[in-house]
Amino acid sequence: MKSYEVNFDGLVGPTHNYGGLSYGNVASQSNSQQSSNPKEAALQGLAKMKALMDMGFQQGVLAPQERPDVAALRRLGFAGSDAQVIQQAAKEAMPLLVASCSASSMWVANAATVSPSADTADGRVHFTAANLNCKYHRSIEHPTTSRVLGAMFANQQHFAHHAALPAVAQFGDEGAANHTRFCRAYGEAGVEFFVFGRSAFDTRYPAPQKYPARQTLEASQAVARLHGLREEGVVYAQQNPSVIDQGVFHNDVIAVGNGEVLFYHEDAFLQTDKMLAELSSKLAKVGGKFQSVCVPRSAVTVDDAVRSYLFNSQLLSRPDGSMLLIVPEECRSNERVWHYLQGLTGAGGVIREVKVFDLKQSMQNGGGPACLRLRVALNETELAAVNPGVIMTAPLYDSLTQWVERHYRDRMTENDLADPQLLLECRAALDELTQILKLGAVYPFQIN
Ligand code: SUG
Repeated sequence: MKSYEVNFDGLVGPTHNYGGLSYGNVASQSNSQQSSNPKEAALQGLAKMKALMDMGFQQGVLAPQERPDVAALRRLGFAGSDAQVIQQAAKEAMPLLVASCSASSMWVANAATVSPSADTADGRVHFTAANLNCKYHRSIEHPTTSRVLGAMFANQQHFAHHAALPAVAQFGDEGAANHTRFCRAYGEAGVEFFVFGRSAFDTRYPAPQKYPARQTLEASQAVARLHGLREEGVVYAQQNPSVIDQGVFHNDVIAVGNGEVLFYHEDAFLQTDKMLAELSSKLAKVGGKFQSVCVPRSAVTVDDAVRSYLFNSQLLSRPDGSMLLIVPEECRSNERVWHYLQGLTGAGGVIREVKVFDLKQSMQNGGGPACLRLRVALNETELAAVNPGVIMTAPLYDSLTQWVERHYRDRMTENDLADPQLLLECRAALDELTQILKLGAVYPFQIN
């Protein structure tokens, strides 16, 4: 049976702004308070989806969330009508209003961890929504994420959904951004690679000193258990704490994998040789031949990686077995990174081509091509069971582009977030979106 990797990209929501909310994420901190352009952000994301679809890849779309999250503000003690809640928060606690307005659900690599059916005990595709509990503005995403994923992958014969892990730091889970899967073919059993930043219960593991490690070993292990993965099909590795302290807040900022290939920076992991040997032997047991492409620090520094997002790229398989790397524009403007990429594609190795996308609006908040997509490997039967409303087609691209043009503002500052009219605009837009994507009622304003 045929199988595919389907990339579901997060559609940027109408409140996209630079709130400076993510300590440890260099771009988010350095662009704090700048004015954003939500319309441009959404169109840049849609252009990437369309381009990948046009290249022949399977592409889907994941809906944004209701923001401002008035219910979240009510839980923090703000009261009255929706407009009063927003105005009171703006007056008394602006940082909380900004957090409740973040469009951060666009980075769907953090929405959930997904295990394809070939890896799981019950032969279904398993999803665990990420609790994202390291940052308040992201910790409020998972209930809606679960409803949206449930509406996209509704068929219980093929899809199993797990609620987010307990929302405490010890089970900090950031979803697929710290998870990669290696396999010979998408429909065959593979090796799932979980990368954690610290252990919550075992003090022998080192931890970063400056910035938080968002993913714990215990969270990754819980996800592997929930999904029914075999021990032989799982590898755990620790991120190098010193790169977290340099701004690598998720592993997908320093490594990316696809098929039998891991593309990574020399400084990305601890005990790299042991980890590579385990990946290689476990992949060999399911018939695969593991390959690694290490980028030496002499060619690209960790700082270059953090600024350019070289590793936050999408590594995609082409029909001839070679691979294509989708990188952000920032890679072309970094001389060392661009030089490295020229050499890489010219060397006749597995990565043959680089395509560059302008994703500046998202990049300024620390979200590159790989952050914007959630990968779901599906066989033909499973793909047919996905809600067809969320699979990208030329007509869907046109409808979504027109929808953005109709509903989105082209400038957003902190003051705009305090405007109660914004909530009404967003709800009107999202109500229409659920019809376009045939999701049914998924937002709090639709179900309460
Ligand atoms: O969680 N930025 C996101 C970026 C997520 C990137 N995802 C992956 N690497 N997979 C985060 O730090 C910034 C929002 C603000 O500051 O307004 C933000 O949430």
